[in-house]
Amino acid sequence: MSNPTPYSDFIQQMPKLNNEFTDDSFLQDYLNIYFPADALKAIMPDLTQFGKRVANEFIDWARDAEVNKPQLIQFDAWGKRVDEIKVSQGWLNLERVACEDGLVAIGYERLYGEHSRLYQFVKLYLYTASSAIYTCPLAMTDGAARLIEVYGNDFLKEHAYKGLTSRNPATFKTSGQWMTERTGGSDVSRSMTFAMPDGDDYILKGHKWFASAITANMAFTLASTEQPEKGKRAPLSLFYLPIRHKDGTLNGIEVEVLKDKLGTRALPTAQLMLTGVQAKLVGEKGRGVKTIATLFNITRIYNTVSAVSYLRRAYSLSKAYSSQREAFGKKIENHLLHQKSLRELEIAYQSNTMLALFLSRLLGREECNTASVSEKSLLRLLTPVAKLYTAKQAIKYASEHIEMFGGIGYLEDSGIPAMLRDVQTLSIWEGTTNVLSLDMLRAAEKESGLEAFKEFSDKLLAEITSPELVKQKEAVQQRINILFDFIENLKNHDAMIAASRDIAFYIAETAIAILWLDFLKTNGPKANYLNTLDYWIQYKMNESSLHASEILNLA
Ligand code: MFK
Repeated sequence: MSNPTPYSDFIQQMPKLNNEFTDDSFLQDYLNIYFPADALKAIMPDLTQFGKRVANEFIDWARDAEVNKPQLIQFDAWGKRVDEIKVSQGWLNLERVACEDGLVAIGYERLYGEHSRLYQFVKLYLYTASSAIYTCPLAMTDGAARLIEVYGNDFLKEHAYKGLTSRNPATFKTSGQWMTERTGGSDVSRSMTFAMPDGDDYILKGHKWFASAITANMAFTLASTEQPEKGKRAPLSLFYLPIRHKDGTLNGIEVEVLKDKLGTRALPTAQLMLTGVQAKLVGEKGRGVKTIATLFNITRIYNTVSAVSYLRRAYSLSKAYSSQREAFGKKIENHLLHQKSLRELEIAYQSNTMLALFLSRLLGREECNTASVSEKSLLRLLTPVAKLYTAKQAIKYASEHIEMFGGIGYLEDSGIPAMLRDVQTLSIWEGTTNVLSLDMLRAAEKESGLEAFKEFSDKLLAEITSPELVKQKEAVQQRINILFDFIENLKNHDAMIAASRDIAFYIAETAIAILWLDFLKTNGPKANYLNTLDYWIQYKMNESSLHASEILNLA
């Protein structure tokens, strides 16, 4: 007689995703409302194939890229400085599919006019959480393409734009955006990079402290055209540079080190010495910050879409797991408290996605010249608002996501902790929460952002006539009144600054409620969505409050 097994041979099955597009019924309901029906029919097969792949092979590539970190080879065997960066095969695959699937190109082909941005950002929403954040180089590439569309000359349109918007891996090019220096992080005007005229071009010397995706083909960077004189610096100008010469050698750049970061480990982020970079001036001399804002306003929208991609994944993966895992005699999806946690994740991903996709629609309208003046101001206001809000939500729920898996969620080789490490950067990249709160203020004060928000809320609320939504409409209206009363009663500009972060969160939560009302008015409330809106109004919308200035004794 054999001995009884002294331990259990139970192995928990890993949760598998199916198709991140067809399984996302909210996304499909959203597209049915906001995407023209004929065009939606045309893009359905593409979204369906893509949704399948992000749930399968992309995840394996992302894992490969995460585990096999990029490596810097500074010297070859003969002692020659080469500064080559080796990246994993997974990372290269993620780049190839991004190009072939038009993750940047769709936004510029504009086959569906102003709706092209929504189509493109839906694909990015599906892609990011399976991409080891290859979305970062895509964001800068897209921002660079837009910058060239707005400010570029014929040379840039021919030599840069075509590659940035290509679907052919042989001609596809990516761009970096170098703004951060040791002296100036958020305050980029403290740049110590200088540009000396060299014929029609410039030679750049200086140092860049964080250069994301250093494997790009080109970069846009800021430098001053004059040496500092008596502590004064000339305003910054914007420059375009190819990263390598035609013979493959670096264009006056030394890669000092690859940064050792908390997350985004697949992404090669470098510290650079610019020893004499050949570069071209872009836009007006001395207007560098204003010019590059066109680029970083795009990357801020990418940041937002990335945050909601992770929120969706936190929900879909936790949900898949809870339908497999048993505890206390039943599947964990059948435990009430677990159901409630999952439902909160569902509400968070759908509500934040509502805001992100609305931004992509506004962006599409602006770029296709169908936006009103007020819609342009609204886009300007909501870009920092959505970026800062969704980043914080992603961090909060990525932490919950780990907990949904118990101990396995804490194990590096489960792949689950990477999400928490990666999303932590979303509140820092492209401006911290405080810097973006001040940007919201800039948009409010200089670009009529608050008037635009008022116009937007008045218009959308006026269209809500369904008796089933009256109560919710009143609650949202009341909140808008509180916001504008609060702002009117702020005593001075300092009080406005101190309250700006609270105001930004308050606007984000209110905008989401307005967008839910708009979503529900079209097809009549479905019970589950109505429940979501009620929850949002009662609990989420009241998470933030307008009080910041009091703790500084300003108001
Ligand atoms: C996956 C998704 C994301 C992928 C990310 C890729 C990796 C990214 C890696 C990085 O993070 S790169 C570094 C990112 N760094 C920043 O985003 C800098 C954050 N700091 C700011 O945004 C500051 O607000 C800013 C540098 C803009 C302040 O600079 P200034 O020179 O003190 O600004 P000022 O004087 O207020 O504005 C100069 C002009 O720019 C003004 O125009 P005018 O001269 O016409 O008056 C402003 O209105 C304009 N401006 C500033 N921000 C703007 C803007 N215009 C439009 N949109 C904006 N957001």
